[in-house]
Amino acid sequence: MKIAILSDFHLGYERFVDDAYRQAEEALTKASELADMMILPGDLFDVRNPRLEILAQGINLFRAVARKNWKARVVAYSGERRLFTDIPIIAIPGTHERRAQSAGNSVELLSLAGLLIDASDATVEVEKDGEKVAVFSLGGLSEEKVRETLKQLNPTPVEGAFNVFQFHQSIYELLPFSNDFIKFDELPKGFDLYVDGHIHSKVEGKVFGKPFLIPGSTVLTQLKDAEQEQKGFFLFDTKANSYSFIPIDSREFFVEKIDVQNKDIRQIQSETEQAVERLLKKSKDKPVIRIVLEGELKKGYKNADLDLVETLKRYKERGVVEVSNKIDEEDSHEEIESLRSGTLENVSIKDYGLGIFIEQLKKSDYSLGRSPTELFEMLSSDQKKEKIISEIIEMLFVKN
Ligand SMILES: [Mn+2]
Repeated sequence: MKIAILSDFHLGYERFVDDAYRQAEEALTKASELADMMILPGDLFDVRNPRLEILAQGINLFRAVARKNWKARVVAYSGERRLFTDIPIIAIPGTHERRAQSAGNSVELLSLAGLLIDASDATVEVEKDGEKVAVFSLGGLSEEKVRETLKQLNPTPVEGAFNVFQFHQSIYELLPFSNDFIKFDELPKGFDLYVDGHIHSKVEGKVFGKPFLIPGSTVLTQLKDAEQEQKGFFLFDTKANSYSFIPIDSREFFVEKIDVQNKDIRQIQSETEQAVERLLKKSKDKPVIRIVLEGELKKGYKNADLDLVETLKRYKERGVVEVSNKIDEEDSHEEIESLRSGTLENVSIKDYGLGIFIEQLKKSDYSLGRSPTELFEMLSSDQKKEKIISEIIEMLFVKN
């Protein structure tokens, strides 16, 4: 069977809300044409409580997918939910959809509508022409609960099937931040393919000698260097035991580094403009361009002298241009060095923040019973402050 693996659509992502929809649509359309079944490891939506317009986007996308005449069908399911379809679209909620306890989430909602299957914490078996694929899915959960939950659920491969393990978590080897993050060799053994979401750039690795794949997001979000690669999804062929990456037409993204060493403000300005012009010329549509200024400014100049706001305004119609200023000023050497040599480059600001939050809570003898990750998720929600606080108070003191 051919399995499409698509992840992290982030529908409703404010900065590129149209891209998120259009690129998810292209990925889903292509995947429907090429694959017999789909696996979607989380973060289909960008926020925990998507606006109705964004939920409607999700419904529109998956209704179109559900209309295809799928030959492969779901023939068995080990979980406790009710399934409302047997089409082989197997999803889980990710970090961005996860809500406290049994509050329900947007992926579950699509599952209730019969547009896909929220396969959290269960095995779904799909069959086509006598061939069987079994997918065990670990629904997205707080990082420090992963080990314990895996122990309880004890994911076991199905005999006679091609077995896939799907989840949406950080992996310590890829994000070396917190000991809560699970390591490759702690994943359940015996599966033929491991599929993870969460990380927004493509990862191809091996676990226990078997392929480990992260397709990355279908939309630009973190603007990290690795996101310059083309977006897309994986297509895995169980018969050939091989896979390919199917690119989608996503907004182009360029990172250009400019060394400011011994240059004056005027020179930096003009080099920035030249770089932007060159990149705009070579891209087909409005690209995202991130200029990174680094190095040490010429003596006598200050960061504050460098004002690129006017320059950037000029490109507004032709692209999304931003400048990230990593210029050393004498006082900030140490700080910048630690950021550079640290793991920040490969990690989302959110994961970085989570690491700091956990550290701080540990120091404060936090003992309210709820996991720091869960608390962090709630605190970093996009809702109004009052709402967040009342939800947290309810969670900590009422619902227990
Ligand atoms: Mn994500």
